[in-house]
Amino acid sequence: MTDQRPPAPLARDTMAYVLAGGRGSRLKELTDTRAKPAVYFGGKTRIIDFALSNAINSGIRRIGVATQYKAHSLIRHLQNGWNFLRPGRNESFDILPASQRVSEDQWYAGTADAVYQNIEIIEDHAPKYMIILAGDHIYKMDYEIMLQSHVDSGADVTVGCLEVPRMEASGFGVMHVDESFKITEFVEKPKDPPSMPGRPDIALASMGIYVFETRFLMEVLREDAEDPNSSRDFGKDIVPKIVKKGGAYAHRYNLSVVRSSNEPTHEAYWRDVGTIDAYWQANIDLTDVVPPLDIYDRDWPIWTYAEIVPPAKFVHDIDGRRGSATSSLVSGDCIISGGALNRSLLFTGVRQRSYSQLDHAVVLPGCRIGRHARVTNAILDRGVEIPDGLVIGEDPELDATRFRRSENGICLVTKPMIDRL
Ligand code: ADQ
Ligand code: ADP
Repeated sequence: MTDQRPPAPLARDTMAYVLAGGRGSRLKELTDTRAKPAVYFGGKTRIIDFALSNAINSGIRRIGVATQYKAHSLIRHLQNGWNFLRPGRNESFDILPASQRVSEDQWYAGTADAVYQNIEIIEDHAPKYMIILAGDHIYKMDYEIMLQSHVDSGADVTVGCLEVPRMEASGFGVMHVDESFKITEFVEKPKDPPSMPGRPDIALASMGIYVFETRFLMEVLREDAEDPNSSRDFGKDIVPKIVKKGGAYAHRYNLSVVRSSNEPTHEAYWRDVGTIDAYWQANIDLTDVVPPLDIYDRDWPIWTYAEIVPPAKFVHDIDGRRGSATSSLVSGDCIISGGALNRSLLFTGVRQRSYSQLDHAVVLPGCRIGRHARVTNAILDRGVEIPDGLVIGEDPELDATRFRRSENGICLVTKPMIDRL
């Protein structure tokens, strides 16, 4: 790995702790067999690769990942792709599954418990700072800048935040800040989110990422563990308690967003991709001429585990006329033989046969598209085989009986759904 930037002093004294245990139930059948952080995104990567790459690109070399729900596929991905950090050089990579350390049957209660149960492992690595991250967001951020702001303000906790439309804020922790960005109020997932002063349509939302000095965090977690009323959650318990004592500061995402020269600069890109519609849209956005998220940025690469595979191949059909891709991303080991695709994103190892059409389709690894099949506005889960002639995305009523059809009319298609046809 080449890192041309000057050494990052705070990042090198920091452990990134990635919370990757949540199911992400709004992704429906996409998270039936895997946790949300393990869901494929962007052609080659999985969602968790974004937080992990941010950590590595920021200069952090100590990483822990807490897993819980359906962690098998996630753990295999981490072992395959993220095992290059070596203990002994102040580097470490720990996968920390729930229910295995403190007692056989104890799962992590909330996000704070997912840290508390591994206190000894963290203390063993002795980082001066901890940055707690969520493993399920798509964004590029230089955590060194957030660490610096934590040190500069003298905060007990620094909470990453961004502005969101007030109407969409009820799924977040929402805060009020003073001129110095000290948090004066914090409510977790309010039904009627408070707006920013003077800006009635905007709320300041927590990104669910936090910086602490390790010693302070350990104290707070031990204290919280004694509190019978606590649900052991950062957003519900830990952060509000610190806010009450006046020690919490907000750090605006805009200040540490990493942009390439290729990206339009008007918008800081951060996505939760927590619903079928948001997930589909964020993937399809990558087929834009200049997408809001640049995954080709050599200065801020998104690292992942990728199999070594042959190149994508395009073959025309027997008439020698069809077989084309426009505005699409096609990964390695795909063979498009006489099919056509437009505004679509193909992950590794997809086979698309003659006379078939893909339009606005997100096609996960290993899918097969049969002859004369047509797929529009859809997500095909890994390994789905679309039979010859099947049409998806053109008949809303029929689709709703066969597949998972989202609010915006996107069809999610999984293997069991195809088997039931
Ligand atoms: P939520 O997004 O609802 O709110 P939560 O379900 O607590 O957050 O999950 C946060 C992260 O922790 C996710 O990455 C999830 O995968 C993981 N996670 C959840 N439970 C876990 C467990 N028991 N063990 C390990 N990992 C677990 C939080 C904050 C809000 C903030 C939003 C931003 O509480 O204040 O606004 O994140 O998305
Ligand atoms: P997904 O990629 O869908 O998130 P997995 O990473 O678990 O889920 O891989 C999907 C499938 O690939 C598994 O159901 C399994 O059959 C197969 N597979 C791939 N690699 C391995 C492996 N090393 N050991 C066992 N099964 C594997």
